[in-house]
Amino acid sequence: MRPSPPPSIVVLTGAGISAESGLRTFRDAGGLWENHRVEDVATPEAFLRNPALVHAFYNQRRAQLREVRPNAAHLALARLEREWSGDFLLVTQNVDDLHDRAGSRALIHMHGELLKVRCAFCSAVHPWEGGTGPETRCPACARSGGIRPHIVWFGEMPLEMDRIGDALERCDLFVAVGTSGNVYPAAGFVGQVPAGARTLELNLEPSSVSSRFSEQREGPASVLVPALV
Ligand code: BJW
Repeated sequence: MRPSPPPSIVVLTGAGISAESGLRTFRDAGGLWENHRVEDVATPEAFLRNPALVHAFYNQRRAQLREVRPNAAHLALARLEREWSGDFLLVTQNVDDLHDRAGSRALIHMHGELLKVRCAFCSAVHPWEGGTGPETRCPACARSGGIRPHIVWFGEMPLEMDRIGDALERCDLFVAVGTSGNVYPAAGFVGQVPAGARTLELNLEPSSVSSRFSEQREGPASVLVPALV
C-alpha cells in the first residue's frame, strides 16, 4: 500500500498574532486614529479626498514597525513551515512584516504590505522608500501623483485569492490565529475547506465565526501557537 501524503496545512493570521509584539489590533484601537475614524483613512474614497492624511496614517504605522519584533507565535509558524514535509501556506491579513522577519516564506499578505507602495496608474508595486507626496514618480511608468500604500482597503479585492482558494480546497488542517472573523472574505475561509478537514481557532476569546470551527482554543497566540507546532 502506498503511504498517504502528509497533511496539507493552511494557517490564517490576523492582528491578534502581532498584539504581543506591541501592535494594537483594529478593534482594540477603538476604530480611531488621532480622532479620525479608521474608515475615514483606510478607504479608496478617503485617499481621493485627502491623500496627505492617508499617507500620514500609514507613515505613522510604518514608524511603529521599527519598534517591534516578531514574537514566539511568528517564530513558531516559520519553524513549522521549515520542518513540515507536506504542503504549507501561511495567509496573513496583517500588513506588518513580522511574519517575513520571523522567516516565513510560504506567505501571502492578502491585505497588502505597509512597506510597499503601488502605482494607481500602472499597478506596479515597489518597496516603500519614504516618498509618498503628490510629486513622487512611479519608477515603472514615470507618472507622478499615483503612488498609494500597497494596502487592500474596504471594497477592494484582496490579493492572490486564486492561490488561497486552491490551498483551502486541498487542505486537511486549517488554523485561524488572532482574527475576529469580522472581515470577509478571510472570515469565510473556514467554510471553504473540504468536509472532514480539521479546523482550529486560536484566539483570546471566541470570534464571530467560532462556531464554524471543529475546535477552539482560548489564550494568547504566543503560548497557543508554539504549543500547537
Ligand atoms: C488575540 C490576541 C492574542 C488579540 N492572541 N488572539 C457583508 C458581508 C460580507 C462581506 C461584506 C459585507 N459588507 C461588506 C463586505 C466586504 C468587506 C467586509 O468584510 N466588511 C465587513 C466589515 C462586513 N470586505 C472587503 O471589502 C474586502 N474586499 C472584498 O470583499 O472584496 C470583494 C470585492 C468584490 C467585487 C469587487 C470588489 C471587491 C476587503 C477587506 C479589506 C480589509 N482591510 C483592513 C484594513 C487594511 C488597512 C490597514 O491596515 O490600515 O484589514 S480592515 C482590518 O480588518 C484589516 C485587517 O486585516 C482586518 C481583519 O482584522 P483582524 O486581523 O481580524 O483584527 P481584529 O482587530 O478585528 O481582531 C483581532 C483579534 O485578535 C480579536 O479576535 C482578538 O480577540 C484577538 N487577539 N490579542 C490571540 N494575544
